[in-house]
Amino acid sequence: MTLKLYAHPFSSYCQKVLVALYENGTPFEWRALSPDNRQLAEEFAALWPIKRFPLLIDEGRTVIESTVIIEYLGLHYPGPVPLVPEDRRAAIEVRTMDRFFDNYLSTPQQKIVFDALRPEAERDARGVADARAMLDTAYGWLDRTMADRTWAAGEHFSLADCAAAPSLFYADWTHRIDAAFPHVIAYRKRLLARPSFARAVDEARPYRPFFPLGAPDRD
Ligand SMILES: N[C@@H](CCC(=O)N[C@@H](CS)C(=O)NCC(=O)O)C(=O)O
Repeated sequence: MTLKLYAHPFSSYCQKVLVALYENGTPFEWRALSPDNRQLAEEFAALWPIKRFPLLIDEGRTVIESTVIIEYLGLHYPGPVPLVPEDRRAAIEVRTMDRFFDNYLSTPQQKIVFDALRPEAERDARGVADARAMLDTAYGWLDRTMADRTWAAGEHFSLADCAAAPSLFYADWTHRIDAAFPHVIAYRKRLLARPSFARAVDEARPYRPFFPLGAPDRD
């Protein structure tokens, strides 16, 4: 086994990479980060002092950032489901949508969740209001974009859908997707039905009580 993934099953960016691994049946060793395993936490911090996960190690090579990890897997461990098209023009749309989900859904979603973890006196009401407004704007843009698409960049499941799955999953828990955005709601359902993401969601079920805003009784 050459690939080692430092990750947590409940983390959205880790799920993004897990979807890519499960899509292609790529074998890897779980290095499951947990507050109870200090030794592993120290090992992880030594490899990547920024301490953001997931992190992939391939025979001593450190690969950071979920998008780059998925690109790396496609290059060195290709499988039946190519997640980044070889055609560079098609790849631009995939990368555009990948950036959209990370920057304009996951980033504001995490802002709201991390704020809820802070003591009351240290909370950032303005920042949270801005994050909620960003999510509404992003849902609106995505609804128009998904009106005639099955997957984020068209008809093929891609890197962008790996990003979309956990980001829309948790965004809806954090700031409910309004019924005015039916294409976003339908796309989120398609993602939840995709076996790779359904598996990641199932593996993370035991951690739902830790969702700081309270995990809803659905999905
Ligand atoms: N840009 C990074 C983001 C990774 C990230 O923010 N991961 C979260 C978990 S979902 C994390 O490490 N959180 C720990 C912390 O903020 O201390 C990526 O795409 O991998």
